[in-house]
Amino acid sequence: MKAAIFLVLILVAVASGRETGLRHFKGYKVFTTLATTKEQLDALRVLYLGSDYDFWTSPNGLGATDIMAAPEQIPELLKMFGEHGMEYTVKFEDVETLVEAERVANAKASTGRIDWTSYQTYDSIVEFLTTINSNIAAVSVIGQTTEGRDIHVVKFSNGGPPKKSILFDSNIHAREWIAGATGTWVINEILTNADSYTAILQEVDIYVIPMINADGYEYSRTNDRMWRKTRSVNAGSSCMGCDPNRNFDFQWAGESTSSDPCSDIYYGSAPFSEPETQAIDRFVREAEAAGVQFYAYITMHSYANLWLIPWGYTAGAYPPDFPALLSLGQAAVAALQAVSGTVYQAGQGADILYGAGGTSYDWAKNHGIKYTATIEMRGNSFVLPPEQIIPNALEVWAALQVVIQRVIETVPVEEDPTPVETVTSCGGEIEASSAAINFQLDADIPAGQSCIWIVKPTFDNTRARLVSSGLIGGSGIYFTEFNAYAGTPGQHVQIANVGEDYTFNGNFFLVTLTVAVGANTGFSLEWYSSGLAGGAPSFSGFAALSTPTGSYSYPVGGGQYANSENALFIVNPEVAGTRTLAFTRLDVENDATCSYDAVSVLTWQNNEYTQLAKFCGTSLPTPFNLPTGLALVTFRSDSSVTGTGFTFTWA
Ligand code: 0X9
Ligand code: ZN
Repeated sequence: MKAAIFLVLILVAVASGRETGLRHFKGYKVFTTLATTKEQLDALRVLYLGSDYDFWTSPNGLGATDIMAAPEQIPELLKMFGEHGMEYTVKFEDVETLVEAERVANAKASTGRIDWTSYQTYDSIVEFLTTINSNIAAVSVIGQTTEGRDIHVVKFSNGGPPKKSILFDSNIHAREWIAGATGTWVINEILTNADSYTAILQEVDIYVIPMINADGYEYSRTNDRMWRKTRSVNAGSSCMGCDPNRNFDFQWAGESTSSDPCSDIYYGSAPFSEPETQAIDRFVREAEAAGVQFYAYITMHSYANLWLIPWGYTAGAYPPDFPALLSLGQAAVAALQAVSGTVYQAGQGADILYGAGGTSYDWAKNHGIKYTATIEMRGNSFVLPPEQIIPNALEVWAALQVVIQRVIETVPVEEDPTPVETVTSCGGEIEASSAAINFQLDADIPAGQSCIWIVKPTFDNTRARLVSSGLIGGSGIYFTEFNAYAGTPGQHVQIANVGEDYTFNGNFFLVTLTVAVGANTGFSLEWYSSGLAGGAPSFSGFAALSTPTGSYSYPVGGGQYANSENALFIVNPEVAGTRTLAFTRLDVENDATCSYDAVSVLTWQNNEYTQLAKFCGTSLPTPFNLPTGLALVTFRSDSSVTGTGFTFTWA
């Protein structure tokens, strides 16, 4: 009887949030505001980079931002909105009500064991993991948190040598409870319906780390529902923890990060300063040292219904195989949506959300894992009612199975024995697994001539080799990596030595020939790609303009250009000579840094591409001198607001 009363008292205390040390959110509100000008966005960013407010989502150029404010902060925040003319809505009138409702629902649904109808304690999760008894699953500990909690990984395999491997993780962020619940649900799903997954496990090994930030998770349960970070001690500060998703070593301390230990986006005292991030890094390296090859890494977060793909560190930056990642993301969210109609958006993390340095999915991509993504799971806050754990898990699992399937289909391919295509013209677009460029093998090439071949290899690794060459003096052939989405060239390398191998990672190159003096004869260049399919983008607009003078207008039939364009126009007159490139019409979405839509002009000088200008808006740039007569005009547009394009002339 006494015990029963005591239990009731505890339940009441827990349900009303009166547990010792529990942070209250009485009168806390969440505001949603939309920055529509750069000035407003800058003002939000100042607040965001300070540590006073809890930003539930980060400010970005396009979308809404959710900010939580304590009662005493509200007048100040509203004043700031007012001063900057920012409109806002109240998303949650009282966060305590939200948190309290979750607490009650969770206590009510709790059956005393893990069954995905309520959120679990760390101990309950460990109990579930450590009692797994299955011939397809092995549980091990990959490290300990700051406070000494074990971090577990479950490996699913049907035995034998390592197969193509996939890694899922969750709860890097403490308050994103749905992430960990989904991680353990996935583990349970494979265990209980093992028969349905035998075919998959013939092809791949699956690793799941369901609870990375266990200290933060427990703290968010027992003390502060809105805790995001780890629980490490910061020297010289009373604020604890660092944002583990800013603590990875790729683009560490970059955008949306803070050096302030009190900030929710504190990047830590050094890359991998946290035992939790170290554990993931070490786990991946040790597995690789033992022969494991990871093909996919998907990290689970909440909220916002997003499938984010690299790069996430800054807008407009894309890995060379971005098209392959985007097509997987789109297929994954389509499968997710088919389950119960939940709508997700897939895209580059910084383009559709905000740039963030030191994140785990960028780190994994940079490390060489082909398919990486961050899932921001369903909901409009970190508080997702426990009855949504299973519906969310079902749809996320549908998406994850698309990833698994894509990895199964992704088979490394060897080089072709001989080039499958041969091109003999001065320039052209070559989309193939391999090719030979045999240009003017035994014939003269006039001085001053240049040619550009657009090379789109099918697979990620390309080996180029000069088979023969009659080029003399300052003439040469150059491989330039080209980022079709950003419209910018990257590394460039001269292919100078006959018989030598030049290797590249990427799916898009400009191969440029410079003829410095007359009485050259041509060359034979072969390239072969191998490895995994990348998928070079096809242009939304393309033209190779070779007349001595001319005019070109885009879009070609008039009207507005489309969203998400990536166009390339090559101005390369057959007859060499200096020329002028002039824009006579310009109507492109305007912003101060032209980071949404932009036209760029590049010239070929000193055997490399140099960007002369990047512009947007409606003011015409001053005309450009083309020293060799050769120029590239690139155009990209983002996912909203279009214009009527541009016209340029060359003469
Ligand atoms: O900011 C984060 O770490 C992630 N969002 S969350 O609300 N779960 O904290 C997003 C990281 C994904 N990458 C980029 N936004 N670039
Ligand atoms: Zn997160």
